[in-house]
Amino acid sequence: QLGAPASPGEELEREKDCPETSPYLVGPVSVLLSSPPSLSQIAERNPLVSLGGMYQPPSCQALHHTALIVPYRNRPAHLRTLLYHIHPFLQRQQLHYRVYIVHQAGNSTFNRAKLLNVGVREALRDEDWGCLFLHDVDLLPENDRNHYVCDPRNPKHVSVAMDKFGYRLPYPQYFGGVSALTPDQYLKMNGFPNQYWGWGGEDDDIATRVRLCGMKITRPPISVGHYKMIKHRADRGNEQNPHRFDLLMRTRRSWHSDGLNSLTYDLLSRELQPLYTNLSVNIGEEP
Ligand code: UD2
Ligand code: MN
Repeated sequence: QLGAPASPGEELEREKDCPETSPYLVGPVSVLLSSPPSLSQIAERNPLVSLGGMYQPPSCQALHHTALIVPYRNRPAHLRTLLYHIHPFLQRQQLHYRVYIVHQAGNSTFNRAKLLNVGVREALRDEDWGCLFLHDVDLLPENDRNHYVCDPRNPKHVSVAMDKFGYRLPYPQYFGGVSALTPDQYLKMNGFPNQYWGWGGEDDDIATRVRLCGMKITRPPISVGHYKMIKHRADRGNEQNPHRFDLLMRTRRSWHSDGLNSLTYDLLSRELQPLYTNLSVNIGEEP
């Protein structure tokens, strides 16, 4: 056996681990962009990203495995802007990652939290991701020391300082924008609620779930948690949810039965695009 060529598996084992802190980090980055390039231009700039929006560092074994999951409908320019920034950002962090776009098919009222549940379930079919990053399409991280990995102890709220809130947390329990949970943390809280149709409330429900299952919200320092939100108007089909306050009064009673364990949907397609995996899903409509 001595001298026999190593199998690909053994070859991988021999590679050394990536360092705990990537040497490629630059800190604050400018994310201003007047008009995003085309998808094919973005793909050209990211030659190491493989079909489905996957990446592994070429010369070391990644220490972290992150699925980036984006709830989505009809925001093509925002999507291109996010992809343009996020691929190089995640590569500088030397992560093994994959980008999932969870596209709500049809014209029923938008349901962000349910789409995130779908994204998590589908992403976990592919790999044992160590970390689920749940990410609005219009948020651009402005500092690559904002490490896209999970806190093994507690769910992490990541977008702590957005330009639209004057780079401050708008209120202590705020959980909107970008968050990061391990699959265990996600399961422990029965995922996210499926019942919030339209804008608002779902993020507060999620924050409440974290507390109800005995976990705490952790956050990165304000200085690294800077984000720009691409300016936009309210979308058609995502009007303010008039039931959100009533729903929020019931979280304590409903979280056990509404979430990952009650999730139903029709996966219409799973397409491997050059820069992302597109999951088109029929999530039904508000009863
Ligand atoms: C805030 C939160 C967001 C969520 C929302 C209330 C921030 C930065 N974000 O966002 O996390 O809690 O309030 O529901 O404060 N989307 C589409 N197409 C649509 C509608 C929504 O793709 O037609 C997706 C997209 O990823 C978007 C996200 O849903 O970023 C949140 O919707 P929004 O950006 O309209 O809401 P916003 O900015 O008030
Ligand atoms: Mn937004």
